[in-house]
Amino acid sequence: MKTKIAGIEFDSYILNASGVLCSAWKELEEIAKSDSAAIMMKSCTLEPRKGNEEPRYARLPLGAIQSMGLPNLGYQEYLRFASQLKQYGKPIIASVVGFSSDEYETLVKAFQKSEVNLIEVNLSCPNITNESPIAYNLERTKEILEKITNLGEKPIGLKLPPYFDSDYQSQIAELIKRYKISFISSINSIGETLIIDPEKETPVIKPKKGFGGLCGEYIKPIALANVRRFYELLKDDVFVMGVGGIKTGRDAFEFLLAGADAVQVGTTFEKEGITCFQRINKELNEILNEKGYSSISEVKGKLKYLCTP
Ligand code: RRO
Repeated sequence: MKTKIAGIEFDSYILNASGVLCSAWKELEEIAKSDSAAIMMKSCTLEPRKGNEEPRYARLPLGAIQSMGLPNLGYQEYLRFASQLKQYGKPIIASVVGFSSDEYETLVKAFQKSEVNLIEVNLSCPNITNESPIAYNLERTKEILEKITNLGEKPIGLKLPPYFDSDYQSQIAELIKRYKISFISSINSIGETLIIDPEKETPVIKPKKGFGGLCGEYIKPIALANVRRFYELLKDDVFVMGVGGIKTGRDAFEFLLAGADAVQVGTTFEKEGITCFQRINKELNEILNEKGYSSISEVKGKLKYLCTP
């Protein structure tokens, strides 16, 4: 089932989410050769970073908690990787994080001149010490959008944090509509969560006194709600990629009903490995076939209400 994000064709509905196993060349090459519809790269910064102290990732029964702290090789390396990945003939997506609006500008400018097809601007990392995700602050978000939206022709997207308030979602949507934003990826992990090991009487991860981003099945209802809300607010203007707890074809189908144009898989990729893309894709196709649907556009956003809207 083909889909499209901002004019870029994807051979299927399922791709990898930024963060998981997409930092090093070998990992990106594996994604390139897999059934992931695109090659999403790890969020990168101007300078290389080692990230936070270990243990910084813990698997949980229904997902994971992590505080990776943006370990990456620095943007120059991902510019090079993008030109080497070109040969695989799939969409390549850069993900960028700046520590100021000027840094965001430098990063977006550089990827505008690169071989990537889309640029995901991450405004939602929950694991930077003493910083809340930028997209929880309208003024800072606006300041960054001013600087990054007129630097070239490649479509720009925003990686958004989970929102728990419909007024705030409306304000973010208004801001997105005012600038040249082509897609959103919703949601990032839920920040400031805590998992405690009662045996050891400690948190399960070390950085930030154990507080980190919750991922996986735990967060799916919140991801679905954000996708649905932004689909309603932005549908004619902005493509939506759903992220958060997609483990099965059925999950992907739910995101499709909510309004997602594609879905990104992170935690399940970490747990299951590279074959997850093919499996989820096959499961989704089976559901669509059983229901007699023959395209993504036939189902996208077609959630049926139990009440009169
Ligand atoms: O590297 C991380 O700690 C990280 C990032 Br950049 C992000 O956007 N979301 C997340 O959960 N972890």
